[in-house]
Amino acid sequence: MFQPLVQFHDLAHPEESFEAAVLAGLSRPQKSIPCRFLYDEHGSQLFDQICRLPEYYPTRTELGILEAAAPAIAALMGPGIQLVELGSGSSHKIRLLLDLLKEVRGYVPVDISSEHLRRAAEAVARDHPAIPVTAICADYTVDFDLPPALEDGFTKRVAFFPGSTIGNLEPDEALALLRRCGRLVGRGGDMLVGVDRKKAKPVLEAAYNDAQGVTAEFNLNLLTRIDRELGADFDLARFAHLAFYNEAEGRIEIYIESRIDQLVHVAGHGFRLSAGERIHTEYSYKYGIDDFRCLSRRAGWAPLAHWSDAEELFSVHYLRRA
Ligand code: AVI
Repeated sequence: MFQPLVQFHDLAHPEESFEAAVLAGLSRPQKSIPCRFLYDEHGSQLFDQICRLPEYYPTRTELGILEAAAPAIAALMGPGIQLVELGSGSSHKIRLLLDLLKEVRGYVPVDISSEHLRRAAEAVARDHPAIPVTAICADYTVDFDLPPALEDGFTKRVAFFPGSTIGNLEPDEALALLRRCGRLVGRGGDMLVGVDRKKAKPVLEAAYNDAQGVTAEFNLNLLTRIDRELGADFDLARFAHLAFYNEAEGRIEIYIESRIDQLVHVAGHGFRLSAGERIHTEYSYKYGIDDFRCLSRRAGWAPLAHWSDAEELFSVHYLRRA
């Protein structure tokens, strides 16, 4: 009988609608659209391109850290674990760990971009036929339960949250997510999380304003998505990508800026934008090592170890449920 390579569970709520979020976001005094909507199929592909850009140091730096620390990480994790990866995207980084860990009893990638998730999960399953792979299409920024079939058969559950995606949450949301991860892994569970560090403004700003314009395309693709899915009339030529580091807040701020005074229509509703008005699309918070250890303690974790690179660009933290 045909056995699918990957068990697939769709726990996403499309009715938690894109349309409602966009209409509400454009009606606020500070126009704003949640960054999770940047990741449609094309947005996910563009994000993969961003990860390969010379200016975008987080991906390659985190991979280097994981490579160097992999034996220590494997020792902390121990044998027989189930790995739950939040925001798994293309599942590149997990491969490093899967190659090294002994007897992984399950890999559970969780992502909101369903086709991207399915392809990435199948590729992992093909390369690691001994590891059961269960892909979960869900928004991990809100509460979700893993299917009951995934509750048994492992020594420990470990949440893996690489890429500094935690930085895309406001600090109180990051705290809530860390707490939720604690509940997800349960007693004795662990978490491995990648966190971008505070650093010089020019390095940070170059990473979000690359010379090839891929980050700009990624950001503006949100308007293309709104045009296509919600019957809107955004004209991309009338908007610009804007990203800068707000040192006081310790975050990169990303906006779509209107080049002119204009009226746009979304799902039959009109919205006025004046020249220079901004639609907020993303924050990317940066954390000092101690800031992040402190945040994780507040969320009920014991920080056991952390690793960084020689240039102190990025950090990887190993947490155990306190
Ligand atoms: C996914 N996340 C960690 C990226 C970041 O660096 O905050 C998203 C991103 N946006 C523009 N470039 C990268």
